[in-house]
Amino acid sequence: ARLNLDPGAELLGGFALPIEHALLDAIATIAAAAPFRHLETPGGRRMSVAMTNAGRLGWVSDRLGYRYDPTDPLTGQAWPVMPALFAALARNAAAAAGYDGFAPEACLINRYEPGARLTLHQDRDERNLDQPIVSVSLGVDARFLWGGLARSDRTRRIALHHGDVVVWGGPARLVFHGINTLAASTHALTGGLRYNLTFRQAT
Ligand code: MD5
Ligand code: FE
Repeated sequence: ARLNLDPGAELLGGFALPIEHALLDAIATIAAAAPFRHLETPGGRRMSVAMTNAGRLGWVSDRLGYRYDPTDPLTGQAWPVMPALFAALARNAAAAAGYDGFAPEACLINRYEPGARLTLHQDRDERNLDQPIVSVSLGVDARFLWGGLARSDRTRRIALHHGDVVVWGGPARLVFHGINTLAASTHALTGGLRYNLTFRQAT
């Protein structure tokens, strides 16, 4: 089901379910080459969400700031190639929401354990803000926090379930958002974990 959350934000409920196993297998393959790690924020805090990347560019954070980097700082190697399955899912989801020709360069993979959260932030490290961001939720349900264009704007809570895909573009692209502390819970395919894939055209 396609649901318009707000101008520019389309929730494609269960869009990734037909390929759930293939997506989780691909995440395991990527993590074997580029392990999940807890990045440090520029302010020196350890992020509770563990991250890795696939694609030509990966999102990284350290004491110097946030950026997209072609090299994994942990291994010194290029990030694993973005699986064709990932690129096709992102492209098809973007098209279903009205964005033709989406060709992501970066897939950030976030892994949430119970207690992990993502505090309210904007995604503005990408040069091309005309392109949407496609996000795919897998595993344990999350409560997404969705605010406005100012940090102080009121936030709404939206449930994101296993297999849901959201396309964030246009006026939603720079909205403040976050993920509430993940509850202790179990999903048949991921145990206590939640994964989120975010596909971006960074340059
Ligand atoms: C997550 N990840 O569930 C979320 C899903 C991140 C991040 O926020 O930066 O890794 S992506 C949600 C998103 C992206 C771009 C815009 C908006 C939401 N939005 O307009 O609300 O791990
Ligand atoms: Fe974000």
